[in-house]
Amino acid sequence: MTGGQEASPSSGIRVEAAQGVLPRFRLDAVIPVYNEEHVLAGSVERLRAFLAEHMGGYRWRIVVADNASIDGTLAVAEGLAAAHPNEVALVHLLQKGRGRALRHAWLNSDADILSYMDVDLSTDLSHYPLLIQCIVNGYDVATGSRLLPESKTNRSPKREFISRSYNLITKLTHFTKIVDMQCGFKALSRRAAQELIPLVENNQWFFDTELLLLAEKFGYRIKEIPVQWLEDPDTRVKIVATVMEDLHGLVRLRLHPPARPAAANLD
Ligand SMILES: Nc1nc2c(ncn2[C@@H]2O[C@H](COP(=O)(O)OP(=O)(O)O)[C@@H](O)[C@H]2O)c(=O)[nH]1
Ligand SMILES: [Mg+2]
Repeated sequence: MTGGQEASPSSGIRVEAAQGVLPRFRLDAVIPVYNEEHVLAGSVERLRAFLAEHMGGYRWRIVVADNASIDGTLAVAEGLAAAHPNEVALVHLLQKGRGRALRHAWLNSDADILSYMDVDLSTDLSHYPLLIQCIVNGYDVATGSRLLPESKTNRSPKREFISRSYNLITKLTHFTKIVDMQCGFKALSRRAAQELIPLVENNQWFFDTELLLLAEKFGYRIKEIPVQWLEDPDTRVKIVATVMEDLHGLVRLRLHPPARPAAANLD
């Protein structure tokens, strides 16, 4: 949004409009991190510069969400938050899990729009304004996609194969229209977060898939946007364990889907 534009009421976004002041949405950009002491400061600085240049129409904030890092990540994050108290905040949890970090950061935020990106900034930041604009325009959830025809994805054949296979299995088992579940680049409205996240059971890597599948199943408006993706080979993913977790999650959701959120009103 650039000032003055009202969101579709259906987005559920609250707009603060003081007299004579254009409304500005509050926006949280969460960076989940686990043992990322070497890249965290550089990525936060890049993101700060980007948000300052391109997202001036929002009251934005970067939230570093660390769980259980055993290197100097927490100290780096504390230093960043101290250096930029109005722009960088820190969430620290004692138990591991990317989903847990996102759940906590998003549910404890008072922002109108919640988003996240991986610390390696593998998804080109140039897509961020559109990701957020989708929510302003009335989508409940927006997600980056590395598997749309217009996407530009640069990653190893192994990760490409695993990703395509996983998304195919997801399609075959859940009849989803979403083509890429796992891109670490997502945004959602505060209302969608408050309604959907309590229904998401997984706290690790399957969290993203579960959130998207539930959003789709319950009729939330979802926008998948093609992105440019450059793989960072430094990964926290343990492939076999994560594949097993994902397959288990797909079966669980198929056999025991949660009930539609009582609060959902998606007319
Ligand atoms: N908070 C938190 N973040 C995590 C955890 N595991 C991974 N991450 C973060 O999740 C993001 C994606 O991880 P990455 O290893 O790049 O995944 P890949 O790109 O799929 O190989 C990075 O920002 C990681 O630091 C975790 O247990 N807790
Ligand atoms: Mg990565």
